[in-house]
Amino acid sequence: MKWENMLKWLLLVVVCVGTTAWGNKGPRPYGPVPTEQQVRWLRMEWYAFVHFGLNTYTDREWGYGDEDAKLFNPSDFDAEAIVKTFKEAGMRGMIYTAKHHDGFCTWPTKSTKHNITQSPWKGGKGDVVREFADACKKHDFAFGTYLSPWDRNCAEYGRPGYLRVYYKQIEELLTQYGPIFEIWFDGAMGGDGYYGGAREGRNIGSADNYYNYARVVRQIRSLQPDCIIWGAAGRGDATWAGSEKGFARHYPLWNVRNHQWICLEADTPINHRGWFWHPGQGGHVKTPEHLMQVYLSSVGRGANLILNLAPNRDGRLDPADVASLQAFGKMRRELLAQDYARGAKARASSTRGRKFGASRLTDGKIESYWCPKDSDDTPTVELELEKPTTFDVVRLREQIRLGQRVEAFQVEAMVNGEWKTIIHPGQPGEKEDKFDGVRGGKGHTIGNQVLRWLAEPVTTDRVRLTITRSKATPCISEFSLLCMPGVTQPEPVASEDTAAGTLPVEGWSYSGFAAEKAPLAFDGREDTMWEAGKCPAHFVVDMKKEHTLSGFAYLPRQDGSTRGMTSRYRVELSTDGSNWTKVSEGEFGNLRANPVEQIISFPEQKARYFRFFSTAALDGDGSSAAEIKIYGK
Ligand code: FUL
Repeated sequence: MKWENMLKWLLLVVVCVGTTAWGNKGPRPYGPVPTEQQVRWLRMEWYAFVHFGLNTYTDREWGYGDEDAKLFNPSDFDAEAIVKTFKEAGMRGMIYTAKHHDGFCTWPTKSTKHNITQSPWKGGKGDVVREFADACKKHDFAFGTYLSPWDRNCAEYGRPGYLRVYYKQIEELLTQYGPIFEIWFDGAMGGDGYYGGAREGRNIGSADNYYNYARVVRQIRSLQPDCIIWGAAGRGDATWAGSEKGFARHYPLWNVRNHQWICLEADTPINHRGWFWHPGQGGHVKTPEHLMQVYLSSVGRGANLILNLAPNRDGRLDPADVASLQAFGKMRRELLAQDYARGAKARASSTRGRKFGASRLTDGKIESYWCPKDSDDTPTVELELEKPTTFDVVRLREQIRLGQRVEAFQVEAMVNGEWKTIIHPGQPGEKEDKFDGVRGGKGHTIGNQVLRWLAEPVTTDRVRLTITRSKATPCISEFSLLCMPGVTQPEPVASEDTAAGTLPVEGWSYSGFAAEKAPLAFDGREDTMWEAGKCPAHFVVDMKKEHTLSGFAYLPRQDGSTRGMTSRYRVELSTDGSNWTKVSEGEFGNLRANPVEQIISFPEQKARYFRFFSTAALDGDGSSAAEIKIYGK
């Protein structure tokens, strides 16, 4: 090579190294970063949960484990129709309860006899998991599974013998049905159950030790390395966002736990009645507005949302649930349809170099990002829109591949020649809980994404973002301005509500334990309750005249405490106050995580007296009821 040429090469090398060092060098990751699988998963945003099994036929949330497999016999199950409904609503996948706590396996497993081959459906040749998995494959929809660790049917539950059964079930589900995008390990462990006829309580001590989740995680990683593991005593990739109401319990939301990146998932049923389908649930569906609140306080805080729709006894989704899902799906689509900041001119207080310029915020590309100089303490970026525009939702995303950094941000808009704060910066120690902050919330963490719905719409052509606190130099990939659409109310769906009306309580009198407080369970107020200092405990209602009764509803305390919530009940009726007939007895399952109204129907019976027993209760030896309704005519 001639020396001129050599010199040219040398120059080129110097220029290249120089640009990398001075202009284009990206920041180093900060703290734990998500795996590729977690990044992909977070971008799914939301998907369906499907609870369908023997509970569908027994009107229960938690089956005891002694249910007859013959009950499972949907006349019209159509996995493809269900998957299509989800997909059309904009969901990205679904997770099916292959086995719930009652232990009934809805696929032809070799691990236990208590499975679908014992059901009359398709002459014992049915496989619900297969039908869902195939329908998902056909429609390019992600498929996942829920396999309850707690098994109230298996005689060996609580002993080493059950583990062989359980690991076999994991193996079957992960090897026979194609890719599983997520597997759910529920934390519920209520204690008592059928257990092969023993009908007793079983204590497993630490779930992590008993199930040996370290082993379970290794098993899954070797069978399906791309599968997101939910739960598993904190050993998985994702965990519960802390309520079954569908909000991420706390905002600011950090994806960092024990020096690892952990994704959060908020779960909720679309129907107030619970996770499984219940007769007459049509009138209890959550409205599209409510679902938007759920979305903003889950996905909008940086978590994923799993929304449950339960097939009914025919195997079809409930029309009221579908109508609400569709209306919410439309709202969400419209919300995200137009980003008014797209292509806007952006000017930053500083940038790290050409590759990290402010224009990356509005290029609609999720991987590119704006990064200011390390020395810029409160970096700011100003967007100039082409013309004055009205918006009421702001969306921000961090480049999470480099870790989660931002602790607080502020957004201002130029209104009448002055900067007006439209999102106030979050202060240390402040947090949002439940659905607060859905409108007019502050700017705390960003993470995968944050959606903030302003207290009121703003019209402007200049918007300014300031990162007020950050653990490391911020790397922001998107800054979007959106508009919340109006609600198109779902078409009213005729509900096949079977329960007769709630009887009016005027003139009733009460006796039994803490009888003076019994009226508080009939006062129509959720914040007052019947509370007896012991369990078992009961009270008697004298309705003063005979009615034909057909059911009742129990609303557990709503004050955030679980103390004295009735977990097992008995109801007796009488016409004379001395001869009693038991009309219903059972369990209120899952109240700890989902303390919603429990509606119980029984065969019609004439009675003047109603006696409610709390025979077992959560946490301590009290009994309580926020509200009781008696149905009849
Ligand atoms: C809970 C369970 O106990 C419920 O029955 C339901 O499956 C819900 C998704 O998780 O922990």
